[in-house]
Amino acid sequence: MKLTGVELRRISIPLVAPFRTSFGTQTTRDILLVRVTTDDAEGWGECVAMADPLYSSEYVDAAADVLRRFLVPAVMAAGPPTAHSVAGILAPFKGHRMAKAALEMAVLDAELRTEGRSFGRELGAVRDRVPCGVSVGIMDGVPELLDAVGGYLAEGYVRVKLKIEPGWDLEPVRAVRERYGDDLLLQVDANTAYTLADARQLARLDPFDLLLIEQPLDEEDVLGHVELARRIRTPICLDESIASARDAAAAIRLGACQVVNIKPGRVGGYLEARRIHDVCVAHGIPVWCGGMLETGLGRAANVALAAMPGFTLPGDTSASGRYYASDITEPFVLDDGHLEVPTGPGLGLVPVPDRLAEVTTATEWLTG
Ligand code: OSB
Ligand code: MG
Repeated sequence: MKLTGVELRRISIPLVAPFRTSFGTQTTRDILLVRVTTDDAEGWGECVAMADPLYSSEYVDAAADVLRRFLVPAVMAAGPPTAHSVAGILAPFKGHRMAKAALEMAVLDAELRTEGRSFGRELGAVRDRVPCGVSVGIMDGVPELLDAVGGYLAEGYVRVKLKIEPGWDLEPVRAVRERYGDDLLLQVDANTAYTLADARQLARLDPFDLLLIEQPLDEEDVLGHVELARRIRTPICLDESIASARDAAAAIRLGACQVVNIKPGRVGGYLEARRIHDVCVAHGIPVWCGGMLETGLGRAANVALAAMPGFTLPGDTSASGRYYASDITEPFVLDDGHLEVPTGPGLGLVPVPDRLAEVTTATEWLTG
């Protein structure tokens, strides 16, 4: 498969409502798409880096820069790539996993489209639909939160994740439990907002039977999570701390987590994401698919990943409408709390041209 060029495309899409986490509030999503062309196909990749380096060190302008200056030239110089060769070609360049993931995703999509195989088939999907959770941002008050959660439950979401931070933890969790009952699958995500000094406060969440608490401490504080796990009963799930299958193996061995959130962008791509799945399955650690407010492109691949056997917890694979009134692809729509795994070649869908044109803010064509 010979690469003929790579397009970097920036799009800007408004969110249906502000999304507030412990690291900031987003109202629009500024996304970098990567499109590769080959002799007879094209492939799409989506970079999950956000506008600011607040979730992790990566941010979208840096991803575009490293792709333009280093990653795309290296892949184009290496001769006809296969998706499985991309990570090795890019290995000399440190970090920048979200940028690498987007390029690998685009090459994989092109390859699979050429071969007539779907992401689901390639990754080892064993289900044709996946159960979906929803990530609920920090709100101005508990009444607003209860309304938002009630709306998502009415739509059919099977699991609720509340974003928390110091000052917004016990009260919202208690209120949601009291209103929506003990059977609700409920979990929380702190995005690194706490320290070990907060262990006693976090232990107050124990009575609420949460599925897990996601990334309470700093991304580099793996040993802190080991210590915290001794002091709270809620299972700890790592997100930001896990950048590779090796990280996952180490965190599991140390006892830093009982669950892992797998986000392909964070770990350098869908192929590394699959390896993390395999490591976790081998250790009896449940995994679920995280999200980064993806368009239909990233969502399609995430849903395929979430259909692998070890994904035993509902993921943040929400419907397109959770974030976007109008997606760039045909929207993913919830059916009885589930999304269907696409079966067409590659991602199984492409952007709708008019819609893509409407939201595009810049394009750039790279040939080597
Ligand atoms: O920590 O999981 C996270 C969104 C942006 C950055 C980090 C996170 C999130 C979410 C939303 O929780 C996941 C989604 O619905 O796409
Ligand atoms: Mg998270």
